Amino acid sequence: MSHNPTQQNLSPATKLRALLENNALGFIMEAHNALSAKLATDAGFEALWASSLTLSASMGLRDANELSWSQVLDLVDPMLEFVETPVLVDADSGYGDFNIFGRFVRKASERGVAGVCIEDKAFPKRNSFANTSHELADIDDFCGMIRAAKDQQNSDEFCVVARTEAFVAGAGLSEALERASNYEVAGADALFVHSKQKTAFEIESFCRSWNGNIPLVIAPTTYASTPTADFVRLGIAAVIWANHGLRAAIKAMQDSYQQIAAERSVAGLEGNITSVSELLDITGTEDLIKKQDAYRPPIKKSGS
Ligand code: SPV
Ligand code: MG
Repeated sequence: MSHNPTQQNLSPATKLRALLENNALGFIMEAHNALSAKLATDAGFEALWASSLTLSASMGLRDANELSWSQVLDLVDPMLEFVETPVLVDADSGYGDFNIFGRFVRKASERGVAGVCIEDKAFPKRNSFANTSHELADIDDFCGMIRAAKDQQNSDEFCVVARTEAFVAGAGLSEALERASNYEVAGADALFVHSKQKTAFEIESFCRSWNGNIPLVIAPTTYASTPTADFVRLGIAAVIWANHGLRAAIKAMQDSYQQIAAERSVAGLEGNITSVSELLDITGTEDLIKKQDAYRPPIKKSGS
């Protein structure tokens, strides 16, 4: 996961497509705001997942389409401004019908989003890990949404990732395979097969039976202990670490807030938290100071 200087002039969509289509296993890291996008980029991640779960949670909302699609784009915008890392936007179940999803894709691609992921669930969506039933979308309707997205994207490189929730809904392997094949025919650039099991057995069974040609994407949140080497062996194209940035931040903030509240002092935290100067560095404050010198006339002394 090193930065490749030859990639610097490529469009975000081209970079994401390369990550999905090359032979190496790619890693896509969750980001929910510009700062987390920058930290993930600095850690070497070559693509970002704008997660509906973490974008919603960071706004105090449920992952149930409480954020509107235009709010999602407004939250993604600062990430696009701060980093050049391609962003794959989690577009839930497409926000309605082919028409609304097509318009979303046009707007997203015009703003510089590299790709979108749409999942085959009813609207409003329910988070895959929520303790509830999951209603799958009609296959033909969903294929129409994929086709509308491909028609509305603003570049050939833009990536539409189709996600099947067949396993999450308890519909089994043959349903997952049938859906995946239909989504490939409809024009999906990659297939995200999701599972909420504690081991990767569903993913393994899918990979062994799948004979499609588009790259496979997974999010090992519940089967997190599966060795990454297994995903390589299964021929997975990309792994999404879907929520780990925000979960790490929540724990760190909870611990710090509790310590400060208990000790009625911040003295015990210093050394264990980011310094103010590092915080200033992250946003390029030094660069701004240099620019101030270049752009502003010297301050005149009074009387001169
Ligand atoms: C998300 O990160 O919002 C996802 C992945 O869609 S999951 O939460 O597993 O559904
Ligand atoms: Mg989501």
